[in-house]
Amino acid sequence: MTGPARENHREDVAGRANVEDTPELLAYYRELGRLDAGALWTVANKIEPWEPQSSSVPVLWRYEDLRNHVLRSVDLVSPEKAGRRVIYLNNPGRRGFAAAVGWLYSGLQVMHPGEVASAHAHSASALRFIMEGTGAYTIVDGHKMTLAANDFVLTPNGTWHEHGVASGGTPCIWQDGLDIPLVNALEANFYAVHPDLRQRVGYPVDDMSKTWGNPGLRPATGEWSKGYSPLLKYEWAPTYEALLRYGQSTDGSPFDGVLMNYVNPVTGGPVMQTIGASMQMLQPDEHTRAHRHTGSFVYQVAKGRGFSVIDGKRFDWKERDIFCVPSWAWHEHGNASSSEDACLFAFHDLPVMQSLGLYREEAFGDNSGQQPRAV
Ligand code: 1HN
Repeated sequence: MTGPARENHREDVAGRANVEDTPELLAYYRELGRLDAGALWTVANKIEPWEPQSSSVPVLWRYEDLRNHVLRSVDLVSPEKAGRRVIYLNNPGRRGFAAAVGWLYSGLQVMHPGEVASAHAHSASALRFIMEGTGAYTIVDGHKMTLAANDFVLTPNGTWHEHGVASGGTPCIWQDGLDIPLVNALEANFYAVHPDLRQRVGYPVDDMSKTWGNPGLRPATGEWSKGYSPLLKYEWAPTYEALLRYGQSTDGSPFDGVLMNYVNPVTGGPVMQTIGASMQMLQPDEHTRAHRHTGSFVYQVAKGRGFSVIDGKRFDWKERDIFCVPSWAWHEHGNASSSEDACLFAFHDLPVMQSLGLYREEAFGDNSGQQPRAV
């Protein structure tokens, strides 16, 4: 940043707190502390930053580094004992919150054929993005969904949900994304175990996809007024097909390439009230312009290989890697292949930012790109 905005970062600027410690003031602060109170001017500059100051750092979690550790957990704990057998991603700046970035959680869950993880419900909203394996399923409020690689499934706020892998399947690993750090920060989380531990499947398998997943068509008599999408599962094949089709009619956003949001088909809005999700395609050799915005993002590489420059640091990624972009961090993405497209799945807290009037966005200069530092 240059010019007047940078000047504003001086803490002795008029109107900002600038009180020097004296023995009398220090004694005064101690007296206030004993009363569980404090002088605002001692903390004002910290709690009123000029612009968002994320404590999260950009991180790339390479699947090849994590996969064996995730698989090892199968021999070490059962889903019955662990509740959920998950290895969570711990942002170095957010230790203590179990957050991958900002107020978002991410983890890798593994299940073997024949295993089940019992039904529970919580106020946190959750999603899963399937990484590998066959035979996985999730049941949400009695709706059973079969899952395959790169499928995206919702387990919204307050719904009973359980998972399993059919006995004829293979070991499955998926990414779980939740807003649990946010809901805990808001001190609003409730959690319940299903009284029978398992749900009854109450509908034909994949009924919500068959009812709500037909492009441009809505059931004539279908009613839906819940705060989340009735299309609980978004399959990879139609998602990729949509990106290819859209990519034939546009160059896409200069910042994001061909980007499509997963939406609630009833409202056109985000899939859940607190978490949004998207899939974007970078054309061969595409390198996007840098921008930044409020909101935290967790990306998973669904296809291809490339790199992202996040606050000046370059991260080279490939299929199934996960990386995060903290709120207000500059970021740009590049496809490393000159023949294949690359696809990035992302989930984020933009619905929270937007509904609270906190969304801001800025393009990077005239933009020749950030200058990456060596990692
Ligand atoms: C949860 O419910 C699941 O349902 C996975 O599979 C991870 C992490 C924190 C809190 C709840 C699941 C979770 C979770």
